[in-house]
Parts: sequence; structure tokens; C-alpha cells
Amino acid sequence: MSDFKALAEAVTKGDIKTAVAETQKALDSGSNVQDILDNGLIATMDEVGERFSKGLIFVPQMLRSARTMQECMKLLQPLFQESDVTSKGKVLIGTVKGDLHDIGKNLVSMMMEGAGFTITDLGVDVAPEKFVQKVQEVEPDIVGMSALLSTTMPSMPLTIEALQKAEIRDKVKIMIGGAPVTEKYAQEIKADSYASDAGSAVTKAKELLGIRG
Ligand code: B1M
Repeated sequence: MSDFKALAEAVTKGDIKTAVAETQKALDSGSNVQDILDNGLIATMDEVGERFSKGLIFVPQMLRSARTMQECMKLLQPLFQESDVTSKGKVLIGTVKGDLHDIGKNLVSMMMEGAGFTITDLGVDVAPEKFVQKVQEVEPDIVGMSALLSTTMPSMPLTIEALQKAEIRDKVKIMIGGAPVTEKYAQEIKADSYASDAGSAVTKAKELLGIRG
């Protein structure tokens, strides 16, 4: 595992220029992309979250760190792409209604795209009706929902209910995730799958569609 001290410091400060330069430096020096993501970027955002919980920083600082992380992720994204061009399946993904967190959702999209899925990203604050409309339009194999707030998790069963009402629930597999979401919650709301992180989201998506390897 490499030492990402300077990168972590820049993400914590929200210093985009330095953070992007440090990400590039890590890539140039041969650091593993997954290692940069997990131990350089995600671990730092976790610390930023803890500092926020303790009242040591506030929303604007947290937002600056988030933006910085997103800029660094842009450098990593192409490196997650697999070479085969046939789509493994269509995934419609969004952060649920009332929720503006998109870093984790973007990471899941990025990894899935890299693994060969075709992604339609609905962005953040996606209402159940919007999911319904887009499922009818895009006809995805999987609908992915992300929630980072315990207060927005109930939008997940509401979305499933809306899909049921529109009689399209059984045409798709539903995967949910996000920091406060659990396997148990997925079972409770009758989602088809839960993934705790972007890597396992890819594995679970393949399982849902019966894809090996
Ligand atoms: Co927010 N925020 N935030 N925030 N924020 C949290 C989530 C919080 C835990 C911070 C804390 O108090 N410690 C807390 C939620 C508490 C709770 O309800 N449990 C919180 C709060 C309270 C809030 C506000 C209410 C603050 C306020 O205004 N007072 C507010 C709400 C705004 C809203 O959404 N309506 C708010 C705002 C913000 C910012 C806008 C400033 C910013 C978001 C910027 C953005 O996303 N563009 C922000 C951030 C950055 C965070 C923290 C620090 C980091 C989140 C993150 O990006 N993590 C977060 C604290 C934390 O999580 N440590 C926090 C990195 C990311 C890679 O991980 O998103 O978990 P994560 O995604 C993972 C997995 O969860 C999983 O895979 C991803 C990759 O491995 N996953 C899926 C995610 N989606 C998936 C979907 C899947 C499968 C897996 O299938 C479809």
C-alpha cells in the first residue's frame, strides 16, 4: 500500500490543483488505481465525514473536499474501463429523492461502466415518478438506487411501490446501496440486491443477470 499523505491533505483542504497533481503523480509512479481510490480518496472522505460529525468542519468545507475528490476520480475513470465493447446489460441509476450525495453513486456508475455495463445516470434527487418514466423509456435490466441519508432511505420503497403501480417492477432487478443502507433493509423493502461498495456492486450486478466472471 502506498503513502497518500499529500493527496489526503489536499483533499481534506479542498485544494483541487494539488490533489489532481498528486493523483497524477501516484499514477505515474505506478500506484495501483484501486489503492489510490480506496486508501487515498475514499479513506480521506471518511475522515472528512468524521470531522463534520464532530463539528470540526462545516458543509462548505465538506463540499470543497467532495469536489476535489470528484476531480481526482476523473483521472482514474478511464483506467477502470475494460476493453470488451459488448454491453453486459443496461443499468439505470440515481440518487433518491431529497438526497444530493452523488460521489458514491458516481463511483458505482464508473466501476459498472468499466466492467462493461451501459449506464444511464439520472443524477441526484430523483423522484419515484422519474424512475418510473425512465424505466419505461430506457428498459434497463437493473435499476440502482443510492441514498446517503437515513431520512431519504424511505424514498427507496416508495420508488419500488411506484414501479409496482406502473406494473414494471418485475421487468427489472433492483439494487440499492449507500452508507446507511444495509442488506437487511434491502430484504425488508424487497429489493433484489444490496451492495456495500462500488466493487461489490459490479459483482452483484453480474450475479443478478447471471453473468459469470
Ligand atoms: Co453529507 N452527510 N450531508 N454532504 N456527507 C453524510 C452522508 C453524513 C454521514 C455526514 C455525517 O454526519 N457524518 C450525514 C448523514 C447522516 C445520516 O443521515 N445517516 C450527512 C449529512 C447530515 C448531510 C446534510 C444534511 C448536512 C447539512 O446540510 N446539515 C446535507 C444533506 C444534503 C442533501 O442530500 N439533501 C449534506 C450535504 C453534503 C454535501 C453536499 C456537502 C456533500 C455531498 C457532495 C456530493 O456528493 N456531491 C456531503 C458529503 C461529501 C458527505 C460525506 C462527508 C461523504 C459522502 C461520500 O461521498 N463518501 C458523508 C460522510 C461519510 O460518508 N463518511 C456525508 C464517499 C463515497 C465514495 O462513499 O457515498 O458511501 P459512499 O458510497 C459508497 C457506498 O456507500 C456504496 O458504494 C460507494 C463506493 O464504494 N454505494 C452504493 C453508494 N451508492 C450505492 C448504490 C449501489 C451500490 C452501492 O447500488 C445502486
